[in-house]
Amino acid sequence: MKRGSVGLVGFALLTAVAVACGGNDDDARTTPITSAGTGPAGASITVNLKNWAIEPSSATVKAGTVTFRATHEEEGHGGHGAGEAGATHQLVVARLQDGADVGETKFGAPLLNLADIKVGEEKTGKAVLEPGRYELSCLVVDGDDNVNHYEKGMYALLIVE
Ligand SMILES: [Cu+2]
Repeated sequence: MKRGSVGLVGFALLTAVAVACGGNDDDARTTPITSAGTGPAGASITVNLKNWAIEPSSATVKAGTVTFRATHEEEGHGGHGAGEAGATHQLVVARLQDGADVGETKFGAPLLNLADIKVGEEKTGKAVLEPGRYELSCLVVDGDDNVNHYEKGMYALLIVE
């Protein structure tokens, strides 16, 4: 029985490591690391998150590995402080269900989720996208004011060709 218990300890350790790695909700970090400078360069797109819209730098993008750079630019009137509605945004990339349109919350599991982007900050992540229709969205709901960013209009269509 000694072998069995050693095996169990090993399994428990592996599980603990897996849980520790999985505890980070930043999906981008689970992307396998590839050596820079090799292979074909994937498409990249900048997506500005603002109150209350999502503005991709392009409405279409080539299929393959797509790099998303999510920005949250300061607004002309001085922006908004921490704790105010719209102080933090998120970029979720998900494939639209067949026949669905943006703004209907009819999208699949997130393929990329860049969360907690404050004014003046930006975050970058990659997703491998097949040709199709995708929805970019911010699903933040500000608790104090009960402001639902998606309902405010924070969604946009992205066509992958
Ligand atoms: Cu938002």
